[in-house]
Amino acid sequence: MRGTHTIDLRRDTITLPDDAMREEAFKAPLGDSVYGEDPSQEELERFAAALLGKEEAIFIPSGTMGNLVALLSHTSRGDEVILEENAHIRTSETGGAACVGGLMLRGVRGDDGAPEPQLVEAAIRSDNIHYPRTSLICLESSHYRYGGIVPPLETFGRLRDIADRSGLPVHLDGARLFNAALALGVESREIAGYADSVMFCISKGLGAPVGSLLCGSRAFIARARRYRKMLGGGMRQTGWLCACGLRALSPENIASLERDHQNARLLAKGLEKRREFDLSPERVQTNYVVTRLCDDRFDGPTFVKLLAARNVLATASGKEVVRFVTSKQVSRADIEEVLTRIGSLLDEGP
Ligand code: TLP
Repeated sequence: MRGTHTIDLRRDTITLPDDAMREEAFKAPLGDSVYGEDPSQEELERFAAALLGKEEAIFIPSGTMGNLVALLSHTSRGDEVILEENAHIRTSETGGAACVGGLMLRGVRGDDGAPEPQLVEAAIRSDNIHYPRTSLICLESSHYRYGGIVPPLETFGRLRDIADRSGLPVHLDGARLFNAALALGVESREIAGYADSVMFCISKGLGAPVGSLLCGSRAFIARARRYRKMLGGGMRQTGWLCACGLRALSPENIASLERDHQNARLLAKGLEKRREFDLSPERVQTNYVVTRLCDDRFDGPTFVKLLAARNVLATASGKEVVRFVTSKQVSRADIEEVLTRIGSLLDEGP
């Protein structure tokens, strides 16, 4: 029998604000945030900065804009930024760094999700009139393109040393910083400590409808405030969104991400039992499960299409790879149901 309710494992950006969040939003005091008059935005920014151990924070409509504002605030046109070759900033932000910032993005390899320290060191330009000026190193945790893996802090430490020796700042794309912290068993501020600026999203697994926070020093955030305005990110009565953000950052809500990680592990365990899947359980570290499909009857896109007909939504990345993302929209019972529906699809065939 085909399952009836749809279980959406495409992304954690599908999460919806819960009743408590909607209630907070409705009650939030409002003001013109461009003039610093929205009490909820002011409170959210103070809260986020304290949480990450930074001087100040700024609320920004999206992760993409948050990263771009960070890049603009750290660099000048014509500069070069070093980052892992599959970093989201390089692959999935519409070339904004080049188009808006006039920046060159120098990608280097990094199998554990962080750019390999030796390659970063070698990529830093010496002072020479022919070269662009290296002005920033970017990190990402958890790593989107590598299925939510979390680079070891030891690697971040080595990169921090290299940055310090070269006088370079470090920006962390921490869209899913709290997932990374849970996976490492550390506080988010410990990861943030390796970077001068950190962007994190409240609109992904944490369930707020919109927004990201960019955190850093007072001087950095003053520059960021100008760039946010320039890019059109100076919003007005943001209190409705920021009240959701404050709720999203409550300790209980952050801790609830662990359920998504458990569900991802449960799904991975179930898939591993089938010979049609080839996945590395040690790479299931947060809320992503990425698996190779080894079955002549289907390629990834066909499998995902047939699964959608059974009301399970997943993503095909390339021809053979299928990706599932857990979130608060999906319960443990849903994961068990997904395994049943996948089992029957594989047993019955296309
Ligand atoms: N990633 C999105 C898409 O862009 C693919 C997604 O569906 O998860 N950094 C990282 C590591 C991200 O994964 C994302 C979102 C962003 C930045 C950008 O955030 P938004 O979507 O708020 O602009």
